[in-house]
Amino acid sequence: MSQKENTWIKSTCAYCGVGCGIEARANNRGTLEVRGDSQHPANFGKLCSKGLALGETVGIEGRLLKPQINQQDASWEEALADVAEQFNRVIEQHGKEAVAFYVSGQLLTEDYYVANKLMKGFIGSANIDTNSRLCMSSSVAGHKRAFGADIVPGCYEDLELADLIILTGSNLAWCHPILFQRIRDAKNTRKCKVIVIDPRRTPTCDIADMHLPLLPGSDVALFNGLLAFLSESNALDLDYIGASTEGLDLALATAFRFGDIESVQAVTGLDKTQILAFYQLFAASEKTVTVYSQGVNQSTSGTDKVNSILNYHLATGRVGKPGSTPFSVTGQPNAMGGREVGGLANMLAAHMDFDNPEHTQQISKFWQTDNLATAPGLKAIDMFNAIESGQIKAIWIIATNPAVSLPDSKRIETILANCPYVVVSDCMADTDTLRHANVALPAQGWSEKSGTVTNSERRISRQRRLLPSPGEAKPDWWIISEVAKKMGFGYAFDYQNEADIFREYTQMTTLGQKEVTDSVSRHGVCALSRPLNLSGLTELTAKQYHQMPPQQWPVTTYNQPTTRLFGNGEFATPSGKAQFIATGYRPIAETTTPKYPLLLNSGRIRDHWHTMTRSGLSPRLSEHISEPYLALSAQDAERYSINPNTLVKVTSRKGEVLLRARLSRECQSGQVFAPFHWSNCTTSMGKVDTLIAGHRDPLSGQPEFKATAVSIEPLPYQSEALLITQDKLATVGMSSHAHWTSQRTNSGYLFRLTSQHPPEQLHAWLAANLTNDQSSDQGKGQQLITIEANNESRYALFQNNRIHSAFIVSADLYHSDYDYLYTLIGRPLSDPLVQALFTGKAPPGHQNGRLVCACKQVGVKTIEQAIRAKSCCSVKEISDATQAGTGCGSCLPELQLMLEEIQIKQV
Ligand SMILES: Nc1nc2c(c(=O)[nH]1)N[C@H]1C(S)=C(S)[C@@H](COP(=O)(O)OP(=O)(O)OC[C@H]3O[C@@H](n4cnc5c(=O)[nH]c(N)nc54)[C@H](O)[C@@H]3O)O[C@H]1N2
Ligand SMILES: Nc1nc2c(c(=O)[nH]1)N[C@H]1C(S)=C(S)[C@@H](COP(=O)(O)OP(=O)(O)OC[C@H]3O[C@@H](n4cnc5c(=O)[nH]c(N)nc54)[C@H](O)[C@@H]3O)O[C@H]1N2
Ligand code: SF4
Ligand SMILES: [Mo]
Repeated sequence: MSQKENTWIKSTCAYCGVGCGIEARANNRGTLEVRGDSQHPANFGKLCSKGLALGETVGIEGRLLKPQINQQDASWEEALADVAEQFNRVIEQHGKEAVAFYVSGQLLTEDYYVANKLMKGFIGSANIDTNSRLCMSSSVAGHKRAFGADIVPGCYEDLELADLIILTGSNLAWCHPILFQRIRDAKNTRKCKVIVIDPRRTPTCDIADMHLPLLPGSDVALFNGLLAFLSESNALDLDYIGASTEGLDLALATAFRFGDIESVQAVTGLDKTQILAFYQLFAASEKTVTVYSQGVNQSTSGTDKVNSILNYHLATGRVGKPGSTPFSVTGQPNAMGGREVGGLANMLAAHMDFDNPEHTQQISKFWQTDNLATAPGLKAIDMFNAIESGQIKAIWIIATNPAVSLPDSKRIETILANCPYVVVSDCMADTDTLRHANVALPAQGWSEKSGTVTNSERRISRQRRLLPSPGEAKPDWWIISEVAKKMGFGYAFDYQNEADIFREYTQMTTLGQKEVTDSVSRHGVCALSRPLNLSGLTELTAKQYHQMPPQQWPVTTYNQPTTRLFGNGEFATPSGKAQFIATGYRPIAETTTPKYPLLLNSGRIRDHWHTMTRSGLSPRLSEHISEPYLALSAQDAERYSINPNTLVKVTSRKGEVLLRARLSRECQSGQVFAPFHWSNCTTSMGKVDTLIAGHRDPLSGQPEFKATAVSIEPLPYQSEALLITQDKLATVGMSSHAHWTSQRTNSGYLFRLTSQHPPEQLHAWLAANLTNDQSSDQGKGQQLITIEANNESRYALFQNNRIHSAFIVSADLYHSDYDYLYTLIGRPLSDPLVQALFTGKAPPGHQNGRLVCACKQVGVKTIEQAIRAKSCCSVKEISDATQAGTGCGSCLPELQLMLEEIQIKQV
C-alpha cells in the first residue's frame, strides 16, 4: 500500500496493555513520525519513552523477509504446503493431540481468532495456549472463580476518582507509564493516597505515601489479615455482602486462622504499625482501587493472591463503582483480546466454556464443524513437557519467543531442538526460538498490520496499517487461514480481509445471549448474561470497521461507552452472586538454603520490551539500561564480595548466568532482582530464564518467575573490552573467548566483553576478528591504528579514513568513562573525539554519562552535576536545570531516586 505523505493515521501503540492511541505519519526515509493521539481515552495525547521511540523500530533492519524451510529461502506456496502437509501427516499418524500452537498476546484479535478456530474448531484439539499463560492466567482464573467470568470491572478513569490506590505486584512507573502518570497527575490535584506493595523499592514508589516491602509471595497473608481486620472493625458492607455475594463465612474463617497482626507480621516480614496503618487507611477510604500485575499473577499461589484481593473488595462492596474496584492491568497490547477469543487452552472463544454443552453446541453450529475440541488442552509448560515426552510432534509458535521467556530456557531450547517439526511465525529474522525452526514464516510487524487490540479497560482500538510490508511479510491471520485451507478446511477460512474476521468474531459473542433488558444504566453500569457482548459491532461494513473509533465492551450499541461492569452487584455466576474464595496462605515453592541463600526476583526495565527483538533496535531505548544486570543491596554485595559494576555469577538449581552488579537501594538484603530481556542474540550468558524453575500455580498453570533461590559470587576475569562496530558481528566464536553483551547504538553496535584471557590475547583476538570480518573490503583505504595508553590498548579500524570499528582493552575498564565511544563510528581521524580515543582523555562536552532522559538526551552525569553543583532539591528543579523529564516524563521517578540517593549520601 502506498502511503500518502503528510497524512497522520491513527493507530495503537505496539507495546503495553495501556493501549495508548498514537498518530503516525510516514516520512521519506521509510520510517515513521509518531505522536500521541490527543483524542484517545487511554492517553489523551501522551506517550511514554517506548511509544515515542516506535518510529525507530519499524525499519527493514533485522526483518524476516522470505519464508524459509530448513534455513533455505522458499516460496509462500512451498512453505504453506509444507506446514499443512506435516501437520496433517502428524495428525493422521499420531492423532490430533500430537500437534500444538503456542501463540501470543501480541497477536491482533483477528489473528488470534483464526488460530483458535483452526485448532479448537477444526483440528479438534485444544492444544493452543498463549504466552498469556505466563502473564494473565492467574487473573483469568481468579476472575472466573469470583465473578463467573474473566472480567476487569473498572476503567482508567477510576484511577482519577479514587481516594486510595493500592499498587501491588506492579511496577506501574516502568511497565504502564501512562497510567502511572495519570495517577501522579490525579494525586497532584486530588491528593489521593497511594500504597505500593512490592518486596522491591521500585520507581513506582516515587508516588507512594506508603511502601510495604513484604516478603516475596506473602500477599495472601497480608490480604487475609485485611479481611479479618475489616470484619473485626465492623467495616464490612453487610448489605452488599448479603445481596450480592456468597461464601464469606468460609473465606473469613480461613482469614481468621492466621489473620491476627502477629501472624501477618511473621509471614510478611512487615512492621506491625505499617500493617495496621494500611488496614486502617483501607477501611477509611471508600473509594479504593487495587491495581495488580505480575508480582501477584506470576506465583505458585497467583490465583489465590488474586482472589484474596477480590475478597476484600467484595467485602466492602467496592467492585465496578466509580473510583472503587479491583483492577488487573494487562501486560501485552492484546492480552485482553486473546482472552476474549479463547487463546488459552482451557477456554473457548467469546468467553464460552468447555463444560457447558449449550456453549459447545452453539459454537459447533456457528462454525459449522463436527470436530470441536471437547476438553481443555495443554497449558504452556505442559505443552513443552509433552513435546519432550514425544506426545506432541509438531508445534507452531506465533509471535512469542519461548526459548527466552519460558522458565528453564536451556531445557526449552533442547526440547525445541529435539521436536520433530517446529514452525515459527515472526516478523524478525533472528530470535532464539527461530534458531530451532524447521519452517520460518515472515509475519507483518506492528506498523504493517491491521486489526484490533483490547486494552486493560476492555477498550477495543484499531491498529491500522501505516507502512507497506517489507519483503514477502504477510498478516498472521492470512498465514493461518492459508494453512487451514491447505489442511482441507477452506470453507471455514475463506476471509477476504480482517474486517470479515472481526465481524464473525463479534457475531460469535452474541451466541445464546439472553435478551438484554436495561443493559446500560445511566451510570454506564451494565448487566448482561455473558458480559463479553459485541452485538453493537456485528453489522459494521469494512469501511466502518476501518474507521471505527475505540469501543469499550460490552458494546450492545455502536459507540456506547460502557465504562464499568458489576457495579450494580449482579455477577456472571449461575446464582448472579459473586463468590468469596477461601484463600489459605502458601509459601513460595523454592526455599533458600546455605547453597542458594538469596531469592531472585525478575521482571522488566523501563525502556525494553521482553526479549528485545524490537525495542533492541532503538538506540535511544537501548541506552537507558544497556546490559543485563543484577540489582542487589549494599549489604549483600559486601557479604558476597561483589564490587559495584563488576560481573557477578548467579547460580540456581537450574543454571547460571553472568550479570553486571548494580548496588541499589531497591532490593532488601537477601533478595536480588534481574530483568529478563536479554537473549542469546544479545548476550552470551545473560539469559535470566535459564535460572528459573517451572513451579506453577495449580489452578492457572502460571509460573513463579519472581522467587528463585540463587547464589552469587564475583566472576574473576583477566581482561575487559569495549568494542564498537558499524556492522553486527558474527558472535558465534566470541563466546569461547569472552563473555559478551551487545547494544544497538546510533551508528552501529557496542559490545562489552569480559575475558579469562590476558589483555594482549583479547586484543589480538579481537583485532584478528575485525580484520577478518572486513577482509572483503581490504584495500578500500583500510587503516589500522593501535596505541597503548594508561595500561589500555586501543585499536581502530578506519575505512575510507573514517572509523569503522574500534576497541579498548584493559585489565580493568571503567566503562562509564567511555560513553563517548558510542559516537565514534563514521568519524575521521582528525575529529577531537577520535583523538580522545588515542589520548585516553574523555573529550570536552562528552561527560554526559548513561542516558536517563531518552527524550531530551540527558545523561546521568549531567543530572548528578545539577543536583550537586546547582543544589537542586526537587525533580522540578532538576528538570528546569537540565531539561530532563520535560519530554514524555517516563524518567521522572528515576530523577526522584537519584535525588534521594545523592541527598542521602550528602547527609
Ligand atoms: N517497559 C516495559 N513495560 C512493559 C513490559 C516490558 O517488557 N517492558 N511488558 C508488559 C507485560 S507483558 C507485562 S505482563 C507487564 C508487567 O508489569 P509489572 O507486573 O508491573 O512488571 P514486573 O517487573 O514483571 O513485576 C512487577 C513487580 O512485582 C514485584 N513482585 C515480585 N514478587 C512479588 C510478590 O511476591 N508480591 C508483590 N506484591 N510484588 C512482587 C516485583 O518486584 C516487580 O516490581 O508489563 C508490560 N509493560
Ligand atoms: N523471568 C521472567 N520471564 C518472564 C516474565 C518475567 O516477568 N520474568 N514475564 C513473562 C510474561 S508476563 C510475558 S508476556 C512473556 C513475554 O515473552 P515473549 O512473548 O516470548 O516475548 P516477546 O519478545 O514479546 O516475543 C514476541 C515475539 O514475536 C515477534 N513478533 C512481534 N510482533 C509480531 C507479530 O505481529 N507477528 C508475529 N508472528 N510475530 C511478532 C517478536 O519479534 C518476538 O520474537 O515473558 C514471560 N517471561
Ligand atoms: S504506556 Fe507507553 S508502552 Fe504502554 S501503550 Fe502507552 S505509549 Fe505504549
Ligand atoms: Mo506479560
